[in-house]
Amino acid sequence: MPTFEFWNDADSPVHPASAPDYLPRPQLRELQLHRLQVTVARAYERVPLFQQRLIARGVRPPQIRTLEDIALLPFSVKSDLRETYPFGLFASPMSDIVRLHASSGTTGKPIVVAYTAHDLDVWTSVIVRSLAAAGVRRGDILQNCYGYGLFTGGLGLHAGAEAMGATVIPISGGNTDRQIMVMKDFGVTVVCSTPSYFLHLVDEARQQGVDLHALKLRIGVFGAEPWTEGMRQRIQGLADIRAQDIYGLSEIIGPGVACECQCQSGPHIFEDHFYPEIIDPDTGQVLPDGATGELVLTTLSKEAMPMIRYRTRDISRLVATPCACGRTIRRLERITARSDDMLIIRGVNVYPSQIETALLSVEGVLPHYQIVLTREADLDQIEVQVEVTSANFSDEVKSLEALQKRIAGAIERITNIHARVRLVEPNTLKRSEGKAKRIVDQRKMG
Ligand code: DLL
Repeated sequence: MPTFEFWNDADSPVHPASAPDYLPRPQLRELQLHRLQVTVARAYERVPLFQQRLIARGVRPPQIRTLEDIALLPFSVKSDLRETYPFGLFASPMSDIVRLHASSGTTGKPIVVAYTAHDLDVWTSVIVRSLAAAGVRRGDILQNCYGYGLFTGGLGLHAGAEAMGATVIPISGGNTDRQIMVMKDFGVTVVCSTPSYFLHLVDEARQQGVDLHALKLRIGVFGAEPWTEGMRQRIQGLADIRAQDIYGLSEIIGPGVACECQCQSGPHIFEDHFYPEIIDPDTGQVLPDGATGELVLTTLSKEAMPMIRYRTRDISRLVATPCACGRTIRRLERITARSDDMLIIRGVNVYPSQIETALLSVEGVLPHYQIVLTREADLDQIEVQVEVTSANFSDEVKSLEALQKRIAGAIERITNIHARVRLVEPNTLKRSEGKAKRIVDQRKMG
């Protein structure tokens, strides 16, 4: 993977690695079809599970003649990775596999993902394209707080950030005091982290008397967990930065499946490597651009572990209208929900992101919250615990009650459910160093 040392010097608005972002659509589709055919043939020849499924459907790789023929292929799901644990979906011999990552998930065995040297090159290139779109430049000093190790976030971003010519600080997550010291003393201009961990850093900086507005920080590259537009606005105001959304998942490559450009209007998918579809999660039917449903992704160049029509469980829609940045690759609507995050409270479907949007619309509310589910007398109860400013918290009972009411009202307007609201002091809810845990479900605990 070359480094792009002349890019800033040439003063070009487009990074050389970003050229595929601007391909004319017919040319892009031709490339996608060719890569899809190669990927399907490879998976058929080398991955027994995929071959069995195709045979069971009476489909053979040569039947993929157009991109639309992808609908002939079966979906794959997370349990396919668990059931073939650890190496059952690999399409390359171990001698060609140079890296493994694993994602722990909430239950049982982790899922294991593999990369050949070529896969790592592709990963590097999509991270360069992600960071270039987000506005990162050679000469930026980039603090990478995503976890290094089996998680794909840290190492995944690392190589691309170096290749684009940024100075990378591989600090990983945790040790928040040191994070603030480094941010200040090293003149950090770009932070990469989960949005929730960045908010923790903001609080910590304030406690240490560090004024983030006075630092050189200018961009945050945030992802790995759902976050709302309201959260973006809060973060941008608190730290005087541009907060950019980066999306990805271990099964497909890690971070770098999609990333926002300067227009901040949803992450652009690197469609030359990842073919997106939106389906109706109940029927599996493919939906047109613009319709909301479950995102399904097919890798178009992965060697070690091709994924065909992988059901991400992430809810989004494909935006095909032109973006002001000129990229021709489509955008995703920002992912604020996963279908398996959906709560059913007394029969009403609620997503945590709706609660986040409601909370952040109320003045005096801090962006730290947790949703606790309990069952009382066979009825589901939902309690939203949320931090409020010290000034609000020390107010008299009457105004606290009024604030509580405003919050409950905002939640009810957006979700149609009546939630119990518990106001807590700043810094009382548990902070996470990686992905935030928004829901505590006590219903199954007896
Ligand atoms: O979280 C990869 C990643 C690392 C992405 C760093 C961005 C930055 P997993 O641990 O496999 O991989 O989790 C993937 O996280 O299916 C989404 O539900 C969620 N997710 C990732 N990025 C975003 C985002 C990494 N920008 C799962 N917005 C995905 C919303 C996101 N959800």
